[in-house]
Amino acid sequence: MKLEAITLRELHMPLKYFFETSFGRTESRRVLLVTAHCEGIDGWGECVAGEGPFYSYEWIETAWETVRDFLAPALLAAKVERGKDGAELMARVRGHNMAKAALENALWDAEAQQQQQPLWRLLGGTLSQIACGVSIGIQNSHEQLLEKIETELAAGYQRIKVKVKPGWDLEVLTKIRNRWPDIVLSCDANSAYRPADLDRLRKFDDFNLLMIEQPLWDDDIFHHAKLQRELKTSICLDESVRHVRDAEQAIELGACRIVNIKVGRVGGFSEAIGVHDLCQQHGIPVWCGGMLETGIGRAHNVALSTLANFRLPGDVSASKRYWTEDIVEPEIEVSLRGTIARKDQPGRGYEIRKDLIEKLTVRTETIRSGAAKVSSLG
Ligand code: OSB
Ligand code: MG
Repeated sequence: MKLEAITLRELHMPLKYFFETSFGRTESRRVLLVTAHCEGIDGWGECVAGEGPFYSYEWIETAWETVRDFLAPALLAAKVERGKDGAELMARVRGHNMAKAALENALWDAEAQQQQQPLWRLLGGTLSQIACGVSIGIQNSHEQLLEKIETELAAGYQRIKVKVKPGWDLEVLTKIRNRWPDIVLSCDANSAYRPADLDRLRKFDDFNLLMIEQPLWDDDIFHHAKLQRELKTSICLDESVRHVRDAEQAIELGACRIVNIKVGRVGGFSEAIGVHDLCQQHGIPVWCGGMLETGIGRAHNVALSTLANFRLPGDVSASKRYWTEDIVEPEIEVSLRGTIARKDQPGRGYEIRKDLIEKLTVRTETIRSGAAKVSSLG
């Protein structure tokens, strides 16, 4: 298997419901897909960069240009053959992990097809099904949030995570716990608090939360370690774990007891496996985060979540929660027990709906070896 060309593609896909976090509201996604063309096999990857630089500094425009001008040419010049070789070839580019992950994962996706192996097995997975939770954004009213939780519990999800920020936190959690004293509940602040909010954060201990995710700055480990010493509730880090060394630092400093792994945030499957393994060695459970993915990124998240230390329910949920029509067939479906069964056929196990992708595409560009760039807009 040799990489011959890479296609970038932008799709516009409205979300069924808006998704709001402490850093803003998303109504519609600009989705960046990459295709790795490898001697008749197409591997697909999804770049999880957002519409603006709010979750991290990356966004769809930086990802597109970084892939086009630096990452894709580096892979094409090397005639890369395996997913796991991608990271090293792209290491000259600093950061831009979501751009890198889209490419590396497309290579793994191609490799799994070529090897006639399920992607989960290629990644080293063992679990036959994965445990699913949902992440529920900030709503227009408390009532609306409670209704959403009710719907997701009825659908069988094993864990409810709600987004919090100052003013949408203690009262909301009180109402949830009054209604459902025993559900597995967690919250995600996306960096909405500061150490000066300690008194407020201490009150989170009253709600028997599975965790509080990323309460402080997106790039911080040190102050999370200080905060964890003050809280009964386990801290889970998301934004501030960008690679294995961050995880190492966080664990050694005691900055968290749980780690959220997002394959885009850490730069691809290889690094995600590295973070997984490190956490496993230290007895730190991990779970798979979500970034409002289409079926392609979602299928990859399912495959990754079969690794043994994904012991807590992730944010990987059914396609129909996000999209009227997903771009894979079948769509990602969740059982009434809140699980997704792994797919045992070769590759990612979900077919690409090329016609639908074509219909949703607003721009595409193909990069070939030898810098002969073919581009088109439309
Ligand atoms: O912090 O986990 C997060 C979505 C966009 C950006 C950041 C986050 C999220 C989610 C959504 O929580 C998870 C999902 O349902 O895909
Ligand atoms: Mg998060």
